[in-house]
Amino acid sequence: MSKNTGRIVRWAVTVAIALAVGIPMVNARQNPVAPLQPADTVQAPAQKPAPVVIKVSAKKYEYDPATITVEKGKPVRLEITATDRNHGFEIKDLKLKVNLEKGKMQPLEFTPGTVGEFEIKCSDFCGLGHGGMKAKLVVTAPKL
Ligand SMILES: [Cu+2]
Repeated sequence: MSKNTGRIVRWAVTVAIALAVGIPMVNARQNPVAPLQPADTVQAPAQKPAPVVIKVSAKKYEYDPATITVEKGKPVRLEITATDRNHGFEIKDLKLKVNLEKGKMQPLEFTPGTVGEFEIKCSDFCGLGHGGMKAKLVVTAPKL
């Protein structure tokens, strides 16, 4: 065995020992942390606030309520039902749009991010008064 071979063997043994000792140490360090993760995951959904539910009806050529008032940052769930025929419900400025099938409740969930007034329009041609079938979404500043 040459001097070099001896050095390489000694180096290989040192690396092997370092790995054998090092890997269990890394595992030991990670394991105590792992059991905490499921608890974190369980807590997260509980913190999500339930949306404010507002029922809206649509018919030729109006929405009821005609003014829907919501609060900035609070999740909202509109439950919209067209009562006389198919209609639509669109808030262009907020990029929200749903088709309403006659008699079938259509949910629309969103969280308003901007204070202001936004026009709601029917997006499904429903007759002579279609162009005037409008309502208003009012987003107020969050209450403290
Ligand atoms: Cu319409």
